[in-house]
Amino acid sequence: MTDTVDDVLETVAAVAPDVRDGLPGRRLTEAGVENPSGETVTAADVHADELFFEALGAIDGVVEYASEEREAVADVGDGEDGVAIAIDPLDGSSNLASNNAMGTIVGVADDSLPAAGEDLVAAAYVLYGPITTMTVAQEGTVTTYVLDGGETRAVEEDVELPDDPVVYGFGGRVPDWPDAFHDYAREIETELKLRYGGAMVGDVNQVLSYGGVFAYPALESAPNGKLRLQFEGAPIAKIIEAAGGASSDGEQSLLSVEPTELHQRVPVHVGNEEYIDRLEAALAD
Ligand code: AFP
Repeated sequence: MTDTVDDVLETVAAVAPDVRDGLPGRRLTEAGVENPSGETVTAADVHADELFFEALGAIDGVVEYASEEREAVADVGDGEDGVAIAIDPLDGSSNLASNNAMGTIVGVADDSLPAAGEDLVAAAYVLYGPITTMTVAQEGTVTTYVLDGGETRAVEEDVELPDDPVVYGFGGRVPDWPDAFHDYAREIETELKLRYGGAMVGDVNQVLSYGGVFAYPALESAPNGKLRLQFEGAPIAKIIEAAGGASSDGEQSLLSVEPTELHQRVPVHVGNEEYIDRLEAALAD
């Protein structure tokens, strides 16, 4: 299976530059459809999903492909056992119009989808920032690569969250935060610097780089928050926990959340363990 996982990660690295190259021509183009979560889909979302589906679905040993943009899981296997791919092909695509960071998030599961985070054998995110980087959690360790000119170059190994947290980023609107989260946020903002860019990958990468906490919490208007367990919460939690951090849906690790449906939403909190512990204590009061 390791060979297949390596093939998947190498393929994600190979496709990412094509996703990035396709962005300028699709800057303001909507696809005219909504995704299964009811969100407007951009032409860039569709393009990224098509590129990844074609490349990842062709790998021997990949038997299922599911994405944030597709209603159902696609069976891409040949009847053999294998791994399942859950992908957000272009995370933060609403940042394209404003030319801000976006990403791709990938979970590789050794179980049929929807899978629990504990069944992820690898997870990765690509960050389309000033530099295209790819951060991978595999076999309990995190490695960051620079993707440049067709080359994948490891630039940091055994990545760990810094011990002295610096930044926080919380999604949703302040009036929509439940009181317990609101009070927690008011404490955190006296301790850390606000860094929120509207694409989970960019905001989580700030936390991984500087230490701190990212959350898209449960909202009064959306008790399960906004982010999807399969395509955002679980793979990101896999990476942050492998980097020595913690994750929570408010009560438990995101890796322990029971998958009930492919596009289920979940409150997401990830970062340094002390901040996740305080979050869970605040919500338990
Ligand atoms: P889009 O893909 O629609 O831009 O949403 C991005 C996202 O799913 C995630 O990447 C962000 O953390 C979050 O939504 C931002 O949501 P808000 O726009 O409500 O801040």
